[in-house]
Amino acid sequence: MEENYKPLAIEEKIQQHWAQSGIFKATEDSDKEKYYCLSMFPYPSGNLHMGHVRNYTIGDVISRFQRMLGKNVMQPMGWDAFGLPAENAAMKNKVHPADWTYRNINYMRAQLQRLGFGYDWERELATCDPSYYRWEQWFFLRLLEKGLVYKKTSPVNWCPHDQTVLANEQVIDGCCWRCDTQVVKKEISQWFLKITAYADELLADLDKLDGWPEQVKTMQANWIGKSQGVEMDFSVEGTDEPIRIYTTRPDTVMGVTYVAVAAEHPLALAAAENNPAIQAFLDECKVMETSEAALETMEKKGIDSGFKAIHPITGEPVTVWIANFVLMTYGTGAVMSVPAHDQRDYEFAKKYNIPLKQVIFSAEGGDDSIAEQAFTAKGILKNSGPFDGLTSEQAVDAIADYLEKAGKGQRKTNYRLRDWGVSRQRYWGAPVPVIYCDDCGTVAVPDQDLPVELPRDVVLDGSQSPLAAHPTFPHVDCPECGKPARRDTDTFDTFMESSWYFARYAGASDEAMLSEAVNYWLPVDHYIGGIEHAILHLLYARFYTKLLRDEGLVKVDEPFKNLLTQGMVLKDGAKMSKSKGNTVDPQELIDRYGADTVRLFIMFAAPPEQSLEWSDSGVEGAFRFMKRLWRQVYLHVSQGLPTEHMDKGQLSDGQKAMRRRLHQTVQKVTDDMGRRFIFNTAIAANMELLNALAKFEDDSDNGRAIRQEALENIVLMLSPVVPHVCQVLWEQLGHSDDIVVAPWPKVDESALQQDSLEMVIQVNGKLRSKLQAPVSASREAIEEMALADAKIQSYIDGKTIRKVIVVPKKLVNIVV
Ligand code: ANZ
Ligand code: ZN
Repeated sequence: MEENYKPLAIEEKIQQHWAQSGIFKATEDSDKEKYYCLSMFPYPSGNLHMGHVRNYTIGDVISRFQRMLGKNVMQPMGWDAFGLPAENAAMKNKVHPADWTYRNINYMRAQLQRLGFGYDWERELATCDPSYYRWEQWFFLRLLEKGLVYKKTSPVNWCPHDQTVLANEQVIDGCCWRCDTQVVKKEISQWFLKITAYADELLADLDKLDGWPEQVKTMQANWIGKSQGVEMDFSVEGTDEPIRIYTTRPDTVMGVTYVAVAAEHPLALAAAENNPAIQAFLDECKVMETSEAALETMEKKGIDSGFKAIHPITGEPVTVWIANFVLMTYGTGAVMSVPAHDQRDYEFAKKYNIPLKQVIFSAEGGDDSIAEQAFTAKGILKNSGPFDGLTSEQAVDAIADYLEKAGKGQRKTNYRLRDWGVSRQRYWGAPVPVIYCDDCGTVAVPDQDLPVELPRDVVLDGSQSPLAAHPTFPHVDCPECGKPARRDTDTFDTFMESSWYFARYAGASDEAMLSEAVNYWLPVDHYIGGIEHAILHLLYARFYTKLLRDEGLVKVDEPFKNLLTQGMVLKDGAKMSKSKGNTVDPQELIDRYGADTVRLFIMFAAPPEQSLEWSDSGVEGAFRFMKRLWRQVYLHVSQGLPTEHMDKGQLSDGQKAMRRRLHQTVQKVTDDMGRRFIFNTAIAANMELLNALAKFEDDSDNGRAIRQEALENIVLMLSPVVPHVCQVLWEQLGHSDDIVVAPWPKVDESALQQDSLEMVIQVNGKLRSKLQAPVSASREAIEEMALADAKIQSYIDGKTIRKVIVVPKKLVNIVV
């Protein structure tokens, strides 16, 4: 064995061995319990960053650990390869998005291999490969047949100068990132997936996800945003069309002092027809941001529409306002405004001098004043005619009943969740497989014509839609009537690809979207990725799983059994990021210390869910530990491996203590890694054990056998984290098999049994001595031993013993 640890030579050799032996290839085997461990696949941006390294190290450690527990493990890797950055890079560097993407993939694949991750590379996929997106197009057409996709117009960010649609991240302070022209909203026709049809199931099934962080489930539930309320009609003077509003607080209906509609509401459009001031206000609303967060904080603005609405219960007229805080896309796009009890309505009413009418009062006599702000709590009704004296809860039902009987409203469940718009006016994505014919309308591309391949020869200058401008791509004969027709020239949102890649890894096939093997592997047992995907990606993947299930392609309801959201990698307290210029290049570290040290540092520095503060000295420390581990095995091995078996019946107290320590560590590490998914403490326990072993200077036959046992176990337990060095040390310790498939150490229960333990003896609360007491000793026996202790004798000699307190297994305190 070499005296010194030389990581680079070792790692290269071991990685070659893994590649040649195909040890990480996964095959379906119904006799074995499967374990599908998946880390979120990367966008091939060019380089792995520390966040990737952390994500993939965690996944690899879990995979290797589960494999050692005897599971049939599958850990795949691939590329989320479509997306805007490839187009931007193409414009900047004059390189085709495909070339740019595949070059990055090749480089990043080599980086992953250099880190020693145990992937089944035969399952690798890139979503920009036609053999992948072909099935996405195929599935889209199945959804089209079922009516689960539809087309409707919806607003996009539009740059009037460049004549192009902009992604949200291309809008900077309301202007185009290229030419600084003010961006406007433009309505264009786009495809939508009916995720709202699954809203209830997506919400209800969150309860099945025991292995998900509560925080993520809460975020998803809020995003789905189920609310129970009432829809009611306010008739409008001078028109036949009533305003339908949605409210979650029908108990406040008697406090309505105005009605507010969104700028896109039909009544607002009607009001603007002969009124330039109103038209100007609507135009102003068009360029505004409409995110809900923005709505909360922005200045509330509005304009009197000139219409009067009739209160459905009192029959009194109220003014209809057009207001910028009412969203056309939620509920009915109109609200009954109760400024006394809703803060937005309150601010608006104060600004435009609209009266307030308080109808809810505190039941407990608490502060229900509306002098400073709205009183938004529930309470008791007053000023509410027939509903006076009811509680809010009672009133909700009474008023809903009243409106339903009168035919003026009904109970209604609403979701915040919107259908998923999947059309993107971009080049580097999967083409939408649809053809428009003047005679036949919207026609699906026939299955045998799939994939609709993305043409390579496009002009990318950012000023138009590349596919629409392509000389031949849009032109196609109608599959139904044969006349000239036009292709859809949009591509899919890249979230489409990432919504089913986990299934494709498990069941890739040339003949079908998914083969039967998918049912062996799904669900993913452990999914590891960043919290930034807590909402959209995970929700879409869950939605897609239900779609696949309903198409008979998979059998599970949910794709990911356990979810681990790893924390951020920080440097000097801030998130490591290119824009902040505080990144650390993993490649440099690997070249300098080797992959094992990088992996060890990452796993040791923090529990996976917490943020990890980068530290150069931490990396140094990890490297020093690697050298220590090597050294101890070296010292042990260079004496020649022990030939005698351990004689368990003949162990000295010291030897028993060492073995107990060893097996306590095995117990702890197994629990930390397998149940709690916390690895830093598991590593720390191994480090402590190694330190204890260094002090265990016992060269008897039993002593050496114990050292052999301990070193083997340490190497086994650390091997998921630092697999290369452990493989070499494993061989040096006399094994010819691969540590990758070696069984995880078992706890020797007999070694855990303790026949004696150390207790502290205090006199008047001060530590004065220690004693070894048999575990089975009674309180009286321990008291007797403590009083007989030679050191203690000198403290209590000649004094009166007032009391002796025995805290079992810990201490004896003698009060004199
Ligand atoms: C009257 C009222 C009185 C309301 C009150 C609240 C408090 P959630 O619970 O999130 O579903 N609303 C309805 N449609 C809206 C739209 N398109 N844009 C902006 N706001 C809208 O929210 C439902 C509440 O949000 C509704 O209940 C309505 O205001 C408002 F003391 O109606 B409420
Ligand atoms: Zn046709």
